[in-house]
Amino acid sequence: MFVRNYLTVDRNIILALDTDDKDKCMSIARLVGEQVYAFKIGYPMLLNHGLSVLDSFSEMGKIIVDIKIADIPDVSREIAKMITSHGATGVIVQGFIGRDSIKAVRGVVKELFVVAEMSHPGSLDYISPQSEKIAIMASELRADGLVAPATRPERIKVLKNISGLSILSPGVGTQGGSYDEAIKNGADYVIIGRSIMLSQDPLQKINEFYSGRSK
Ligand code: BMP
Repeated sequence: MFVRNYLTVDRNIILALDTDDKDKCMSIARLVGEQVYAFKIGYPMLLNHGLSVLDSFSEMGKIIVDIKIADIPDVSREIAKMITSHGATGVIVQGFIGRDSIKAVRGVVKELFVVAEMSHPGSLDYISPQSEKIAIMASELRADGLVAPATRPERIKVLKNISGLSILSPGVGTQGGSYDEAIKNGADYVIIGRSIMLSQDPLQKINEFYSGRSK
């Protein structure tokens, strides 16, 4: 059972299990479970193995499901309900879907995380110009956190200040962002996938991030 204290948490990496190789993920999850805050599970695993895969992983730690829900309220709510009934604690929704859809999901999940701004360059086209409005909306709807990019760490600070919400920040390592910079700018949790998952020694890689040996 993890202590949900956003200010004092030290195991603040959320490990993105972005592959459909369940056995590989299970063995890495077993190895590093004590060292990460949560596991993030998305489309590759869910499409290949179905929702029941969440039951298996939820025995090993806290699960955040990331299928970036982006639909009308009734459909978004039903999707979120299905995910939650399989042991997911957290659910990620796209912020751009707006207030009514996010509210619908809020009502059926334990923890709601809203994407305010994304880490890839394409975010600058449409999402980033709206990210501050999304952050305020998420705060008004009592989300548990925002997703904000480690590839633009200064945006973490802005979005955190505007919303007062915890920040989950992806984009470290393979996408060019820095763990240290994300934390310095206010990230509470850092979402990392490939840098750890493709490493020869995932546990060591995680410890390198925590100790400052991997930036
Ligand atoms: P990686 O560390 O391998 O780049 O993986 C990043 C993870 O964070 C992926 O699961 C991706 O879906 C997610 N993510 C992201 O990269 N940028 C965002 O803006 C939002 C995300 O959820």
